[in-house]
Amino acid sequence: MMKKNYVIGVTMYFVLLLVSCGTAEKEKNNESAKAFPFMLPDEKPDRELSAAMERLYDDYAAPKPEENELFSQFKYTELKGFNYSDGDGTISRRDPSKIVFHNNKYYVWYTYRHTSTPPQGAKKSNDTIPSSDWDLAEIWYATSTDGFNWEEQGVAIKRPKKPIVGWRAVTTTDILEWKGKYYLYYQGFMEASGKRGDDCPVAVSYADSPDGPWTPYNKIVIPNGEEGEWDQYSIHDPYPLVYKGKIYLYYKSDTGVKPHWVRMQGLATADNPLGPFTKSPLNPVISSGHETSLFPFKQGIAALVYKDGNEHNTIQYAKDGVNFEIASITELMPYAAAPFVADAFTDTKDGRGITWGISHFINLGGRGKIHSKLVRFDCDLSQDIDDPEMKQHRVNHDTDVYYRQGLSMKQKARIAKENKELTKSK
Ligand code: AAL
Repeated sequence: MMKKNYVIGVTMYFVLLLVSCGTAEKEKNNESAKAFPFMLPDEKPDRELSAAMERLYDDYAAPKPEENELFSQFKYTELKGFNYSDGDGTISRRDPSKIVFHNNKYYVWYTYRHTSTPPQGAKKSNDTIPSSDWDLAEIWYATSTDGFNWEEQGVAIKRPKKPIVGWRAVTTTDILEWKGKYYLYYQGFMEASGKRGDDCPVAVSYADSPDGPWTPYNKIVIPNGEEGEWDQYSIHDPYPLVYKGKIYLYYKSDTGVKPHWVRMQGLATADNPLGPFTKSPLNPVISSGHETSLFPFKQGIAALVYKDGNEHNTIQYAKDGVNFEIASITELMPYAAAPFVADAFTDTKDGRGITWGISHFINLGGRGKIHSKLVRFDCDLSQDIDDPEMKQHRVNHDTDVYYRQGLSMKQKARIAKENKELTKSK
């Protein structure tokens, strides 16, 4: 009797299970049979979805940009306090470092070129004539109490004597704070940029205070790759963060052939700021972008990836600091964005994100006056603010912005030829 009841019980249970599965499947099919709902569900609906809708719920922090913490627009403010010699091309400031807050002041370091002439190209360059906007440059710094009005303090890193790394130019620096000391990493040129390419390794100087004095290590700390490797010629835009108890230094390299350089970003880690640095076996870790811009976010690392590559104009995120996925797509991104990252060196397990920084505008002044200027950008890529103005879906450009992107003579000729052929063929 007992056994009979037990068999009936078990059979009933499985019949019910099948029915409920059937019902759930039926409901899902009914759900799928119905059109997608008018109001976009916050959570991924249990229905068959297209690849785009799967991606919307699987790849982004939220299905709507305005709720996506790693989506933002960018706003720009001209800086006060810098003299550019009336834009004649003899003074240029570019490639700023991350901002550091110390003694109630913000600090920024940058590439500073003050030459008798604007850049003249590699062929015409010599000991006083620069080949490029960053050739014959030094690293200078400025301070500010509000991030808008800046006071230039002067040189931080001078060009060392030949043949020490950086004798031709020291550029494109970034700051690390580690165990109470400060380190400035920078590109150390040993030939005029543009001879073969923009070739240089990375060097470093250290100090007990952001005001220096800075002691050059006078050795290469991030060497170029072996022959045939992706980073064999250039280690650019060194960008250190403290993550998982180590120094995570991201960098860019130019690969491929002119004029279609391929820019990608790599990672090198170390337990000591003076090295040795170990390059990630997975390099490159970001397939697009140009100058490096990254910050701790939640348990991972986020990256601003702008011009160059299929994934330009994206904000990316790697939970492990290595494997980056697209977190949002945006526009009018700051070039060479150097954010104020309050937790850049605290080895945080919960990165708070960023709201502002310094970037640059390049190729200003036109022919014979080429120079760059520093500019402030603001955004909302932070867990601690919620600024809906930064979460607008698009930037409304005036028509002249579009018309300035006009057709070239060659393009107009092609179109005229096509029209003529079309007319003939009718
Ligand atoms: C910048 C940076 C590096 C390059 C050059 C100056 O955009 O990537 O610094 O060397 O251009």
